[in-house]
Amino acid sequence: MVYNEVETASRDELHELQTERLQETVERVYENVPWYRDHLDEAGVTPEDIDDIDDLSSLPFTRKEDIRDNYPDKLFAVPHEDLRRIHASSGTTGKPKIVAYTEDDLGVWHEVMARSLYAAGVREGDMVQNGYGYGLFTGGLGFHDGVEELGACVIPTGGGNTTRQIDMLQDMGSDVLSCTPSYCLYLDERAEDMGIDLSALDLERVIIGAEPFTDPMREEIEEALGVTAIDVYGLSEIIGPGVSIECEHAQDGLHLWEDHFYPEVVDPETGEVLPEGEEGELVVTSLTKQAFPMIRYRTGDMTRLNYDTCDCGRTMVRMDNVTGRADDLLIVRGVNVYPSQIEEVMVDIAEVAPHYRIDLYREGNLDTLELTVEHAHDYDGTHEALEDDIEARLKEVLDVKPDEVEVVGPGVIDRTEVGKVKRVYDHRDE
Ligand code: DLL
Repeated sequence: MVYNEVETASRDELHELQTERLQETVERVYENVPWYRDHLDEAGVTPEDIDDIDDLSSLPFTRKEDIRDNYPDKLFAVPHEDLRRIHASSGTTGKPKIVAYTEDDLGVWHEVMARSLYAAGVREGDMVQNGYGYGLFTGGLGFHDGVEELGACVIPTGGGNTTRQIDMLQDMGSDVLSCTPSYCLYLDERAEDMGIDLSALDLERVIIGAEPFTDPMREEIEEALGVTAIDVYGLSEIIGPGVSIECEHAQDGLHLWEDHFYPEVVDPETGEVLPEGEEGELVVTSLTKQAFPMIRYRTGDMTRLNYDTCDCGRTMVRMDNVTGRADDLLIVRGVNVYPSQIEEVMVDIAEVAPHYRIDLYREGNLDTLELTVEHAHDYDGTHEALEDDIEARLKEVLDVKPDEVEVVGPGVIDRTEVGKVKRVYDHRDE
């Protein structure tokens, strides 16, 4: 059971469709975007050189800096009169990346979001409470439109307003909640303070994404809220949410909607395309976008691809849960540390709550790493004993010892009510 038959198309049919659409996309950018024309000319390729989707690897990459350098609209491939929507993704520094949609682009977005929700098990008649932020962020409106397109009912609570959010979950008997994983945990905490057990409500599933999370964090959410947690992935530069999602049936990788978005996985250092199954940086080419086409966009997100047909019957490629980005890697005293390694340990210790932050400092020429973590509500031992335990556990997985582990009481670490959680604070260049 799928929303759109294309989800079970044969690989040959897909190949043909992708080839045709890539040719159109390359022609579109070559004709309409001077930057792309120069970029392709420099690489010595023209639209006529594309005979097959496999020729994609001869095209140059597009990077985040290229979007920034062309701020705000120099990569748009249509005149302003043809635009119907603008969104933006805020980076940590500088100007946001502005992205644009024509009417057809919005139609594609609505459809891939409806497909995604269907794959996640959402059906007509369901109440979907949408806790992603509305506004320039793509999460709110992306989910909103998809729910309506599918024919379910959307409750547009948006981010924040947590008390009302909990009231709505309870009073409307929402079946589905869409929000970031960190916000799920925050909701649970606040509900507990209000004397409400979220796992006793009607809520059946949460659709979490927009920020990385580890498997243990997902289990924590599933247990606390008494739900199935489905991973949804996307990025503004490509369309927003709805690039890929897990199917409820197998929950074994995220189906990426290849009729609209073509994925490659490359070595983040060399840019070389890696064989199926190897982990590397996800690169995506949009195959149907009109207003803001992207050729070989370096997402920065680390994953791997699996082309086997899924148990759910969908033939579309599956990508692994993104637990980190190529630039997440923290080099501490010359040693590689991924925040996800620390998260896995934190979530695995029962006495610890899943709220932590990592601070990096530089003292002289030496990097220091400090970890602050909250203890669980019901922990009644000493902070010192727990700190020793955490240090010992971290030693098993990290090649560098944290300089300080500090256990604090519940609620001490700032929560993120709207937007994406920030767990790593690098003060080394301050
Ligand atoms: O976060 C779109 C979105 C909204 C996805 C709601 C899912 C749900 P941006 O703000 O442009 O767009 O941020 C995109 O967020 O490159 C990843 O690094 C990260 N990201 C998105 N989804 C996931 C996920 C939206 N499921 C950036 N797991 C991406 C891990 C994710 N990281």
